Amino acid sequence: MTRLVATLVVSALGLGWAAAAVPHSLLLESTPTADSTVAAAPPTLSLRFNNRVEKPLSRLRLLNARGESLSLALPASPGPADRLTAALPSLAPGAYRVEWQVLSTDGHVVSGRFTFRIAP
Ligand SMILES: [Cu+2]
Repeated sequence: MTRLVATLVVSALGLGWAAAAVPHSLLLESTPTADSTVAAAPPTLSLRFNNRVEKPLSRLRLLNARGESLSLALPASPGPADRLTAALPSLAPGAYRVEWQVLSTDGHVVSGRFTFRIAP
């Protein structure tokens, strides 16, 4: 009986999520583009996701080729709900890695990483 109730609850939750159509977050595009080589760093690092992300519970990290973390601050101002942006410091030529972690609207924490290169 307990198992049946649990199954029903799980099914109801599953249906609820499906009906709400809230998949967890996927990175759609970014500036700089993943795996790209750019002549100069853009002023802003920008990531666009497939849906709204919980910004206060999301993080962006930027690491240089030596694996050193460069300080990045997510702006407190909202902007589009599906984007995470951070002002970039001036970056020397070289390879960089962006690591991101977001809390999806479905409650799942999703993370990923990509690299880009600056070569004037
Ligand atoms: Cu999810």
